[in-house]
Amino acid sequence: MAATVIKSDPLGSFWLLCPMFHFENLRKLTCLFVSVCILISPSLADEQDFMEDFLKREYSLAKPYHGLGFSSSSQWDLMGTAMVTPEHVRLTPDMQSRQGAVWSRVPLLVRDWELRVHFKIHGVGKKNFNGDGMAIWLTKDRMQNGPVFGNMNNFIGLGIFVDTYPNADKSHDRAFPYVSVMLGNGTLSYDHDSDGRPTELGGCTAMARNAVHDTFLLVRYSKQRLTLLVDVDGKQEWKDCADITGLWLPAGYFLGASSATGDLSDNHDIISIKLYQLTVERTPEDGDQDQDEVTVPRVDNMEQFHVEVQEEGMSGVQFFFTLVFSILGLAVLAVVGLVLYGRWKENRRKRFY
Ligand SMILES: [Ca+2]
Repeated sequence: MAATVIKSDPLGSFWLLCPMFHFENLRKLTCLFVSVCILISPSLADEQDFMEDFLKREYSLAKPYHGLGFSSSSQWDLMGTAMVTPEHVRLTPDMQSRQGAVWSRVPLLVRDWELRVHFKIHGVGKKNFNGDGMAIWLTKDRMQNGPVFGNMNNFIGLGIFVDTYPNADKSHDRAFPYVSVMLGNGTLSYDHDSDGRPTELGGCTAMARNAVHDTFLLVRYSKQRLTLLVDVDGKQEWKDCADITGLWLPAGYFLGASSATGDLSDNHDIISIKLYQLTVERTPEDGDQDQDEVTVPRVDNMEQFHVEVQEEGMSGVQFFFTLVFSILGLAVLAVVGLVLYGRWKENRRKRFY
């Protein structure tokens, strides 16, 4: 017996049931709809401040990688062992002592942004016999060689590390690969021996190596808040990894991705880097109106960002107090001297009579 299929068309039925549905009713319904939207909007805004987002192609790297690193119209430069294939940008091959990077040519001037990185780390080495990992950057300098996952040390700006090798083998507080956030101000050094623990602002374990599924990182920055999420389990879900507030990052820095291998190695591939501009509602209470005046990256309430600055010479206040105490000291010495002289004179006179 063939089943009778009733095709449902809710809107069509609605119009059939309401032959009297004229323009006036439509206007009322629109008003009602708008009112409901206004009523529910605060709760939506509470959940997420971000009203709108869109991809900024000038800061993004995605397939097809036509002319990437070579064409004058390309927005990216390649460095070291980095090479482009139709499937990915390989920063390093699974070979010892390689360094490679890809750097944006355009300084990032977007105020509120979200960065999504599709990457792949894979190799033939057994677990913990592979390395060293890769990093995503938003820094003042670009195209630099160095010891921090294929970039310079004492960098100025943001570094997101995917550390695949546990150097500090005595600490078993975390499993690797470990993803972490560091903010460099030019004086802080990344320390490989401790896997960057002293300068880490937040992080999490992310089993992203030799994964059969796609692996992603998400970095969001808005209103001095930086959040890092990972999607490495193949569940199409973002997992919280780090959340840092009071983080000040100057505008005009460069996006990049770099990697290095040493005695141990892996293939470190970037499939895409996509930057989305976020449209964020701002109120005067947000207190970030002076964002443009930020010249050095910093994190509020963090001791390591309070660098002692040695002042050259004396300040006005120091000079004033030094002068006052010097005069007082001299006056005391003069009084003591006069008293002693008076007594000495007295004693001498007594001896004569
Ligand atoms: Ca390490």
